[in-house]
Amino acid sequence: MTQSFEGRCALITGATSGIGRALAARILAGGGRVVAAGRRQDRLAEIKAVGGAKCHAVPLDVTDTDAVASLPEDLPKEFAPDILVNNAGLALGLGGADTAELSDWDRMIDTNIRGLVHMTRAFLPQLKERPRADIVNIGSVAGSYPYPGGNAYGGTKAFVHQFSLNLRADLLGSMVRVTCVEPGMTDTEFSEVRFGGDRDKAGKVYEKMKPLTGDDVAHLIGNVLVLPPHVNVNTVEVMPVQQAFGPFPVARDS
Ligand code: NDP
Ligand code: 8X3
Repeated sequence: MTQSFEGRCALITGATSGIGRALAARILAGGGRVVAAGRRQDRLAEIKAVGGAKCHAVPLDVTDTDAVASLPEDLPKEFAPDILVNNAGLALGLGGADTAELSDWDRMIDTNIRGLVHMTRAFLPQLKERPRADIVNIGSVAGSYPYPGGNAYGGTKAFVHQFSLNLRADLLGSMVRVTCVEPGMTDTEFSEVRFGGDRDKAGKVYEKMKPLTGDDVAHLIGNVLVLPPHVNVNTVEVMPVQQAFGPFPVARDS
């Protein structure tokens, strides 16, 4: 499928790495404009250097509710987005629910839920005015399928799934499409972040198998975006072929 984004402008949170960065590159390559948002300013500068006049880079922490609320006003007019990609997110740790750091849970909830909700709320009024617009939320297979240590992370992504569907219900009658994209194992900085910067541990997650790449997921999002404006893809779930489901474990009496 040819991916042309001529005339469109995508605001991507978490554009400094992984899926978000790959999507920014795809949209720019397809002739679209990009507002690249993220906390790491050196990365934003790199993206701006490649994207040039078609790219506007914004230092943004999505948990900073004041900065999020004022962002629509702060953007240059030509970078008013008609595509909002709520991609910024993270998992922290794989500890059990009784031992995981509560502060890690708070950060995941603040970023993956509060950040996404506030971004959506900030941009919805102007998206609804557009003849066509898209909200793409990045969920996860972890929002549908539980695994040990997934606890709060999976919970946040289940929220993203349901919030996306509920947005569709509220937006009926507008031309705003909403899609929740739910990937499985994708080789980005995700595991490095989850394991507190331990690259060896992160590398082992993707050892001897072929995970999705950030661009695989970006490609899929691009395909969703270029569908005719009357077509809404509600949910996309995608995994590497070498990732699947296990049987239910059973704790047996000894
Ligand atoms: P990366 O760690 O490579 O990218 C995460 C991005 O989120 C970075 O650009 C980071 O930018 C940004 N980010 C994190 N916290 C904040 C914050 N508070 N404010 C603004 N930006 C923030 O991982 P992925 O590309 O894999 O992750 C993208 C999304 O995909 C996440 O929502 C993740 O949960 C989801 N996902 C990932 C999967 C995987 O296996 N990789 C599978 C399923 C879903 P910066 O640090 O510069 O702020
Ligand atoms: C993370 C997906 O499969 O690594 O969102 O748990 S997985």
